[in-house]
Amino acid sequence: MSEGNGMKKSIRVAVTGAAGNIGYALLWRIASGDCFGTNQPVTLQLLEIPPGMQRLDGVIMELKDSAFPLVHGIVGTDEPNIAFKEADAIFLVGSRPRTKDMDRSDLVAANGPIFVGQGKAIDAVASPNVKVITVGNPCNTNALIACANAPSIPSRQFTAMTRLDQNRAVGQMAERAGVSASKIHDVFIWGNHANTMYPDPRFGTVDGKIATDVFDREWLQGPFLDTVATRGKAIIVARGASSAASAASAATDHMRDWWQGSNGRIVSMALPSEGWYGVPEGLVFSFPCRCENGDVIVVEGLPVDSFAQSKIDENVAVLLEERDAVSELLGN
Ligand code: NAX
Repeated sequence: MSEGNGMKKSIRVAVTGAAGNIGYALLWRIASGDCFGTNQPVTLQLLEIPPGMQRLDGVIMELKDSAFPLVHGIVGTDEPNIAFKEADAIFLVGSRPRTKDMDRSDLVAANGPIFVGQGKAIDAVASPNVKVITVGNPCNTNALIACANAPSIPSRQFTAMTRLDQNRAVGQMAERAGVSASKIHDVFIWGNHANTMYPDPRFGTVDGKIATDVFDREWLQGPFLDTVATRGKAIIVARGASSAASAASAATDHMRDWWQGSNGRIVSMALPSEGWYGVPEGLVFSFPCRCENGDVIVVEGLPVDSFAQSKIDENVAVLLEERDAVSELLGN
């Protein structure tokens, strides 16, 4: 697939909600090679809804003004069938943000239908090998809806993002231990991208030491867990806007590891369960994963203690409720 001079053949990367806050940070990471590699040219296929098209024009002007050597083309459209055409990778970011008056079920109801249409378009026009990451919330259930509406694409190609939660957990541990984030490995998230998710420290290491020896249980099951679970809200309070650059960074990490491999490290990805760890089949659930040769492999057989089991059960219960709430959008 090389074009000589070490450069590969260009790939098509679709981003929805491209004129939004996350899009504004994410597109520059993709364009600079942080995600797909510095020898991998990309054509950006950017989707917005009609009210976002003018903002998208401005974003495209700025992308052009950045003169990225790896960007071989940019398409801006409000048509999913154009944005997803032959796409090799898709970032489903666009959706309605939660407003103060909405609870989680309102959010599920408001955003679910978007992912029916986008799932169908992916099924119709994307590359059969496409890798899809869902960021728009509620991301696990939105991924489930998109996957259910794309029956010709294997379900393992639909994922949802819990990498931001993992990165938040790593950040907390690094700060407490006084080491850089690069010294923390194999901490991962179980469940839903919501405040029920569980950052599991039991297999993590801190500068080569077992995380559960470095930190006491009171901190791990108390302030650590609470800080990670409520970080999104804390950012909104402090910044007056939801996480955007850190979310874009996490989406870059997720897709980079999927595309280029996780080097044997455990990473968090939510994907349709095949019954792993007793999680009902089809629920989009975050598991410990390794990425190799473009595939996501769930790490099976890790021991689950009673605390972890109770958190897994809590997340299963919430995701089953969400699935029931959107059952008419699942096409069966
Ligand atoms: P913004 O409101 O800034 O941008 C969203 C963009 O999506 C807007 O430009 C809007 O016009 C567009 N859009 C809406 N419906 C669309 C559709 N049907 N097709 C294409 N585009 C559409 O939100 P932003 O801060 O970028 O956040 C985007 C989503 O990420 C939200 O749902 C948010 O809740 C979610 N997040 C998910 C995170 C995760 O860890 N999974 C963390 C960050 C973030 O909260």
